[in-house]
Amino acid sequence: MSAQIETRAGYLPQKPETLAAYLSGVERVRNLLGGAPGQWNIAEVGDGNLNLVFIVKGPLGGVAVKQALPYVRLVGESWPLPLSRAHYEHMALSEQARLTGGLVPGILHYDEVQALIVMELLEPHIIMRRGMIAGTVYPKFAGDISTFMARTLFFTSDLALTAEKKKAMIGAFSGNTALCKITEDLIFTDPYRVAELNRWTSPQLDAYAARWREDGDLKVAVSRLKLKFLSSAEAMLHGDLHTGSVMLTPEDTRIIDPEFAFMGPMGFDVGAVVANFLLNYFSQDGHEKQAGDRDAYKDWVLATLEQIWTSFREKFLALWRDNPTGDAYPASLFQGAQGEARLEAERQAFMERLWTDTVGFAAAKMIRRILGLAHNIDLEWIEDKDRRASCEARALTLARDMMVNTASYSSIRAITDAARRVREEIKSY
Ligand code: SR1
Ligand code: MG
Repeated sequence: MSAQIETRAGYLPQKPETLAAYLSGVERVRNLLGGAPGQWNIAEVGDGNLNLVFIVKGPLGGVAVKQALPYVRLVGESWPLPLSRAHYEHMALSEQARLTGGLVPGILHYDEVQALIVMELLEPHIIMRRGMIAGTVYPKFAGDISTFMARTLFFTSDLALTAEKKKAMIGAFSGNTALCKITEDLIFTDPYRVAELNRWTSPQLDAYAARWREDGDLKVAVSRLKLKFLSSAEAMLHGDLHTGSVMLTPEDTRIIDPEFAFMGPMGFDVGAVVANFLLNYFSQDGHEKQAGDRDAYKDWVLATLEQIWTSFREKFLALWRDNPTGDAYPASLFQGAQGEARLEAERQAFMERLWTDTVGFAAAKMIRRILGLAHNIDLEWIEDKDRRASCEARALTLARDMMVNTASYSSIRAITDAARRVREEIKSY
């Protein structure tokens, strides 16, 4: 954690009372809202861990306003956090918009000094995590998230970019160190040691937490993943691609909140999606009103997870075949039918390595949401602590095995099968 709260000349954290005056000075937003500032309805609705989020509605339309605070909202001023994260979020959002078009919210205004972004209001979209807790089916999601990941990861990698452009991107994102440090500590380190901010369902999972802190195999495995996270600048990552970073309806998907963006290992983003689907799957037993009433939804969650990886893999490979524009794998080395066959075999091998990374990162992301600081409402909203702990114990058991015995999960099917098996086998924490 940095020592001091950042001060920036002119920066003012907004309140519903001050925001109308600010927005009335932004012509594009003023016109979009319509009417006079006094007619605008403004509410602060942020329920994330870090920022302020306002919904503003006028006679003609609405906008969403996101502003960084100079500290971690979840914890308070004792944990300072640089305002520059809005700069990285704006840069990543602009790049994602260029690469994926309508899969991110439109940017209407950006103010670097205020660390503030005004975006298109997504209505009637809701945060995906909430929809999945309610048991809502999203038929387009697998197609949309696989397109988002394939395009953002492929086109910002050495497979598509010249070395010069790739290095420029590494430079552009290299200052987002404080957000990376959150991940390095909260995901790859704290759940495996005594840390002040750790929490878990207690006393039910006390023995699990203790075992995790004593597990040498797990500590080696998570440290290998941390090294990869620290050192592998493969592509521009969203950096926090969980189901709380998705707003959607059954017809439309938008990926939001890329403030953790940096140039990192591709499997970290893909693993985040896998982890959050598995956590939701295991949470479903806790949301049943009658035994079995979530069975069909559980099947949808796992079937969608399978589709996400399968589609992502196909789309990424197709982009590579169609856009061999990067400095990696020079075309001059792979001429003729034999050369193309060698390159295709290497593409398949690349996807296998990416899958291995995905399994490991997914496991790390599951464990942190149960034994670390920031938890998922999928599990947190299960009020009965015994019931919640049983769901969490299943998730922890699968995650540990995925991290330590990664090689035995050679396909997405191996993971969904294991999830079903663990759910049957572990009756209680
Ligand atoms: C202190 S921030 C905790 C978590 O919230 C964000 O959504 C990220 O997942 C981060 O790790
Ligand atoms: Mg977020």
